[in-house]
Amino acid sequence: MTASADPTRQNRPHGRMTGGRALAEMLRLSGAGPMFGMGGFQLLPFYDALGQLGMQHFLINDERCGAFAADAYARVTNRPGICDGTLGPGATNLVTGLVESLNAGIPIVALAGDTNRAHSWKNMTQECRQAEILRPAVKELIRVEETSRIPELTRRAFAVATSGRPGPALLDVPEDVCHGSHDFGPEDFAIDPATLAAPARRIRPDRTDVERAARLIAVARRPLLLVGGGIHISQGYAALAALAEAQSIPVAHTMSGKGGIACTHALSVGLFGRYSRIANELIEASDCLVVVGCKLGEIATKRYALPPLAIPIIHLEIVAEEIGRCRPAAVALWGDARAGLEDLTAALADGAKAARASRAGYVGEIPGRMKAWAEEAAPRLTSSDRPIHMARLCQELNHAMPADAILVADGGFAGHWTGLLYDTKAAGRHFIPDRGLASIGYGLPGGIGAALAAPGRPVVAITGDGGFNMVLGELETARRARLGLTIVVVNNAASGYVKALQHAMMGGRYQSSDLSEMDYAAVARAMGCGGIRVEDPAALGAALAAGLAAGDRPTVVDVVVTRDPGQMLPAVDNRTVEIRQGDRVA
Ligand SMILES: Cc1ncc(C[n+]2csc(CCOP(=O)(O)OP(=O)(O)O)c2C)c(N)n1
Ligand SMILES: [Mg+2]
Repeated sequence: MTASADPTRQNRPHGRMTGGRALAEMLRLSGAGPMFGMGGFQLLPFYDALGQLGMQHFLINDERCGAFAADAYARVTNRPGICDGTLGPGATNLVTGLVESLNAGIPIVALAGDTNRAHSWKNMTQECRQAEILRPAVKELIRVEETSRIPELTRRAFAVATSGRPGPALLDVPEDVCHGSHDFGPEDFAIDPATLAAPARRIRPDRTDVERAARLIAVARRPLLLVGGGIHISQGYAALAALAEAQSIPVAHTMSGKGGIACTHALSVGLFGRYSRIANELIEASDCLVVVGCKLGEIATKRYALPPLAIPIIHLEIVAEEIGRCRPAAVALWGDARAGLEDLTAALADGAKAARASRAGYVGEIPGRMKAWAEEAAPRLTSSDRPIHMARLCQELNHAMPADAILVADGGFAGHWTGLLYDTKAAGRHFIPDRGLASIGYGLPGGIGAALAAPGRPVVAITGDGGFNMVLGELETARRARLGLTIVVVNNAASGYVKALQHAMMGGRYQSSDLSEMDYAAVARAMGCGGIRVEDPAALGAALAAGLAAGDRPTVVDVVVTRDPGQMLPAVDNRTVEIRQGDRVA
């Protein structure tokens, strides 16, 4: 815990102050990291207090990007990301980013300025029904009606954000509450240290259920762990490796779960679901699936085609009602992922040696299967095609990124290709895709949040050109923040995923899926950043190295990749997929 997060009484302020100052003091006492937002009249006292307290706040050029940056910051640190928007458009612009955090279970404390209650609903400028718009976008919308209650309700926002499945809590603060003042005592500024990072509190699954699950695993010949993003929220890395290694259970992951164990770990079998190396075939052949912190949604299940219904599922999940939503569970383990994994390891400890011996042949299959996959993929991974092959780009990232690096991946092909082919070299949040809502446009602002959360560590954001176009203004933010962030633009001059689907399903009739040919490196240079255009795959390594070495200014590496919509999907042979009207091939 940082000194500023230490909730000692000496640190606590007291006396008459504005609501905005009280809010800033609470964030200071909570050890809140850099914040992202755009001001307006309503929250001005808060902004003023931030300056006086010397807190880090970054003006962002679009509040949605502030929410994305806060989300990535929270993923790296597990501490609530902080973002703000002013009345009306500022608040509504937060929605997409907040839903990402809501769906992915990421702790966020968001602030929205609202109207002065003396004038509400008299057509105030920027006024709208923002509380109604924001409510379903957050875990809890907390309306602050009294200046005196700001500390109490900020404390609640942290508790909501970090408890159970984490998520965004939004403080909706009327102008008069923020500008108004109150005589506070030091006792008002109490902090609950447990709620300053997720998970605030850990709940263990029921012991009888753990024993039932252990009995199922004990008799399984081919158990498989399917790991989702919950493993990161729970920080369950050591517990996952311990169970997998003690019991010889391979580990497959969703895009969000990548890094539960290192991709380079001998028991890692890679991505499962829509795209897979060898994991899907291992799922098909499994006799017991242990699903951890994973919702088993559309992509993880290949649109609910996986896993086969006959295979029993043990589902360990922090949200009780998530269990059984998409696939009935043979055993429901309601609790924290780390705690549940620890309990399973303990319950299985006596038979561990025998289990390893009996599964030696099973885990012995993994290197051979991976080798066969790698040989089949090698022509793509080492392709010298021009335009550049996406698999080659992923392979170059594998070579360029050290073990402590972070790759932030945007919603288009950037996320899917790297989800399949990028290898984390250590357990942890080293791969950050925005799979909560899968919006395009997360890459650059997510990279900003991750870079601020991990100073000194290499951060690369990979994004499509469409996604980059959406948030280009944030290059100015990254430059102003002096971030040595590398932004890889997958330049296919297209809304590529859409174009690839039109190729596969609409007989090549392309509608509204082409983008202009652009030189994003030149754009970046014009904005005072570094810019390197790469058309030759042999130049990728040096370009990435230059970006990673840049230190205190962002570098855009504009990578010209295939324009052939028949070659865009990461599936091995997507053109052979039989497509019925209404289906999605990928
Ligand atoms: C905000 C938003 N709008 C639309 C989509 C649907 N969508 C998914 S991938 C994609 C293509 C994005 O193009 P680009 O960012 O260039 O990535 P590419 O697929 O070309 O790599 C679109 C439009 C989305 N995910 N998010
Ligand atoms: Mg594109």
